[in-house]
Amino acid sequence: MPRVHLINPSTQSFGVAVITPRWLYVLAAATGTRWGDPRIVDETLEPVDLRTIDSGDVVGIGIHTGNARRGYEIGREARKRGAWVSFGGIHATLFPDEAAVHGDAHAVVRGDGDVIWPQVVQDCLAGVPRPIYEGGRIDGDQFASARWDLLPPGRYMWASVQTVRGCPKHCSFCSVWRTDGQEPRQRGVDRVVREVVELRRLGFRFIALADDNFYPVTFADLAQARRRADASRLRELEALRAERFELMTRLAGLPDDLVFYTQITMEAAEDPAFLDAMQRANIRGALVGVESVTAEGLKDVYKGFNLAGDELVARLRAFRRHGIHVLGSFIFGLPSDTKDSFDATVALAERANLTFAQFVLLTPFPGTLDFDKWAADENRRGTMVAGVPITRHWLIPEGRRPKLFTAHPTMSLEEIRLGTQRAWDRFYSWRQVWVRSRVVESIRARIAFMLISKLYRHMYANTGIATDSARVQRSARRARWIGHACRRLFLGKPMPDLAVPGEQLEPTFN
Ligand code: B12
Ligand code: SF4
Repeated sequence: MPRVHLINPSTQSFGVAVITPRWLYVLAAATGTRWGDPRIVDETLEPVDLRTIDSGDVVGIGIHTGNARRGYEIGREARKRGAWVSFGGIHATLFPDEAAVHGDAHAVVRGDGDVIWPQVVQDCLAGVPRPIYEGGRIDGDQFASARWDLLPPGRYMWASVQTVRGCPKHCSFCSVWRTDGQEPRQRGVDRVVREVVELRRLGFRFIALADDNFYPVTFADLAQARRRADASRLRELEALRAERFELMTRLAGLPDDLVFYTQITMEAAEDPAFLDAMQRANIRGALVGVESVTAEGLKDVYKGFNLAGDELVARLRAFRRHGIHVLGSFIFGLPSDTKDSFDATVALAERANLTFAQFVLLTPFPGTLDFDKWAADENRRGTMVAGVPITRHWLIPEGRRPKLFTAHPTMSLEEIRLGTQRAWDRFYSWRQVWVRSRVVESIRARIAFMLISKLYRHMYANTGIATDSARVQRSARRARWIGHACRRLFLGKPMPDLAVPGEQLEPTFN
């Protein structure tokens, strides 16, 4: 019988991974069991063995921009072996034609795969796949729950559960609001809780909430609806907000060794009741997109709702006061950045008590406003790198791909790259990491904290910014080593009998 394969492409394999790629397990649930359990391959763990793909099998490949090139390579190989090849994910949604040309796709799914995927599999197996399937933006209640029973044991530190898709903001460097939409699509509380319980039964204590923005309704949104006397909009927003509180109340009733982490705008700091509810729900960490520490920088990225300077420090500290550790995300290479921005940013990150930080280079990701503007200019200029138009930078072989794409008014690209590397070095120096490790109490926990900080740095920084391939390889090796050493720290004792509060024990997928 033909099989369904789901493949998450990566050029680097670490043997263990930090977070489960959720789409693999969601699509596995959507596949159903008619064709047997799908075979799942996450190349961040180990490379796919193409010999497992037979003629007539269906291969689903999920791509974002960063792994699209590797995904296309797998697509071509799978097709050579006689398989039906389909692509999905944010990058395929934005460039369906590219997946057909470079990845030899028979079919491409745009948007959400949860509902449309079984149709694609069926059409492939009947020999009549359509080139494009519109998965669209499905309602929160239609999001499939993941097939966690298919997870390989002991390989991931964090599982991932989604509670909301879409974000009402419109940051210029981000594609989420354009692909997932600006209307938050919240998933029913019962289904989220059931999935969390299933994961805790399996021994997962750490769960990343793979949300675009966990605080989708702000005080300003509510005030605006009131000002406009828009009663139905106000009711809608209040219902969304109430549902967030309901979710957090339900999470608070689960075993208290669970630790959640989410992504949120710093506006949440305006609302102590929300932060208190997060704390009670054991949401102990949040990625906050700070982006820039100056008002000019925030204007560069259409993020006027963020604050700068001392007010910014106060907002970020509010999270910590409520027991929520912040992973601050900063962008370097903005037009208003100067040579002083790197040190000033690290200093602010330290002053604001951030537990983790990431410093990313401004990258024109497709689907964003920044990309549209930049690509229009570059298309006019006709810039090519390694025979590839720079406006398709993800198709350039990795070693030759530029690290930065936009000329800066006052700094050279190399100055920005080195400044960014310096920021990572400074924030993650052994001394600073030791000082920050005070957030946990025992020596064992402090050592774990230090290893995890270093792991984060090696996985996400050195392998991304460095141009020197020896340094990249060294980082990958260290990440692999630390990853293996750390993974046990994240596992809890399985609790197979844990009940879903208010429900009988039952399987949760679909
Ligand atoms: C959680 C998350 C993370 C987590 C976890 C990543 C992981 N291992 O899963 C962390 C924090 C580690 C992370 C890191 C990064 N991320 Co991220 N992340 C997300 C986020 C918020 C949710 C992803 C998720 O799990 N969604 C839930 C699943 C179910 O949805 P999904 O993946 O979209 O899949 C659905 C459909 O796309 C489709 N689908 C997907 N694959 C396939 C395949 C087939 C065959 C089919 C039919 C359908 C299909 O069906 C699925 C179900 O509906 C997204 C935002 C978003 N809205 O996508 C950003 C996002 C994917 N990340 C992004 C980026 C840029 C990054 C980083 C590069 C950031 C950085 N500078 O370091 C790194 C890269 C890490 C890496 N190498 O993969 C961008 C990607 C932009 C782009 N064009 O590629 C996004 C879109 C956010 C943004 N601001 O624009 N990320
Ligand atoms: S960067 Fe964050 S706040 Fe801005 S649009 Fe994207 S998801 Fe929303």
